[in-house]
Amino acid sequence: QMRTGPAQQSTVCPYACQRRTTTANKNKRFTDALEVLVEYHELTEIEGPRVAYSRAASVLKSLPWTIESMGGTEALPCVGEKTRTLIQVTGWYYSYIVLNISDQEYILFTSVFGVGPKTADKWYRRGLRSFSQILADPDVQLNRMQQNGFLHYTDLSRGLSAAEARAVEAVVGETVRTVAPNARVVLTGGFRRGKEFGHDVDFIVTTAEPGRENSLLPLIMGRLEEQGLLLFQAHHPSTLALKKIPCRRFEAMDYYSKCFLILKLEGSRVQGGGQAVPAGRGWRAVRVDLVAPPIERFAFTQLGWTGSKFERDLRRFARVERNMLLDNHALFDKAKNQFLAAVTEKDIFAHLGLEYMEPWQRNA
Ligand code: 8DG
Ligand code: MN
Ligand code: MN
Repeated sequence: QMRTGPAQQSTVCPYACQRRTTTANKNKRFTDALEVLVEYHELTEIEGPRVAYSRAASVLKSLPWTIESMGGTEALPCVGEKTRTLIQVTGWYYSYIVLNISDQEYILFTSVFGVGPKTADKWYRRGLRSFSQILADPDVQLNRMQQNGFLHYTDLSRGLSAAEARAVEAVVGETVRTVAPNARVVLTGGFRRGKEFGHDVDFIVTTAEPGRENSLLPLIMGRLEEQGLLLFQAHHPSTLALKKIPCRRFEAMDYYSKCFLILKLEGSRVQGGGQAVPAGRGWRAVRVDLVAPPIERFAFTQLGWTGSKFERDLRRFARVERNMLLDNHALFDKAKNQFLAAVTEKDIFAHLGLEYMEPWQRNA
């Protein structure tokens, strides 16, 4: 059986993309505490602690055993002194952080769809401390996204179950088949990784007809609107033609046509979904993201949008260990000065000299 021995620890690889991390997290009590710290540090300008806690959480998620004490964690990669202290006093440290009132309010503000750290900071500096104060303040201007974030806050903050995600997949699938029978829609993001809960449902839509991917999302949104299912949409048309790839500035961003939606999910569509929907209303609001890359970039998009810290470490691994640049568009070999083509995700792992990992092993 698995034991916490030094020999075993030395086999924990330093990059998340070298580790198999399923949703069966055996160290949730520690990783939850670490993720509160990550979330808190996302609100500050300083990147070091966020990255450090985030990598430590990833390592703990990949362990096939439960950590019982600080002893025996010395040999784990990315687990530093602060994380080891947190492991030792997890309850105390965790409580200290979440009970720190100002941080709590900060985090609360950014939980609204459309509210990022900058807006949260602005509101906090103005002395605003609650949603009702924000909504009552005549000087606060909410953009369309934030208005909808507040309007649907209760539904959106609940997240979605896998059953609800499957219902959304059916609705989106039917919609795509109606307006673009030759297009293909596939699930990506956390639910592709096999998560049981998520904050949204992510899909990639593609077509084999070159250039047609750019007209897909407006068609899909139009059809959703006709069905009365579109509560909110923010569409970002493709800027791919204007850009140099791979993009080096914003690792997480890409230049494809995409839209961020709030859809109406009818309770009747959810299998066994009686309790999924507020009583008397028959539907709930859900967040849905769609991205429409050109077909020849599908593998890179799929790898990028499947997400988690696995994918961030994949980029870092490519850069640091292979002298290559990887993003949602392409893989570039700097030594050979050439792009490496890929039809499937497996091709990309092979170019990087990494063992292929299934999506459900990428929950870093
Ligand atoms: P969950 O919180 O939704 O359950 O988890 P997730 O599915 O892993 O997170 P996500 O926030 O939905 O993001 C999924 C992936 O999509 C993530 O790796 C980031 C990626 N993504 C891009 N580009 C963009 C973008 O421009 N906007 C958004 N929202 N996500 C993007 O690669
Ligand atoms: Mn998601
Ligand atoms: Mn998303």
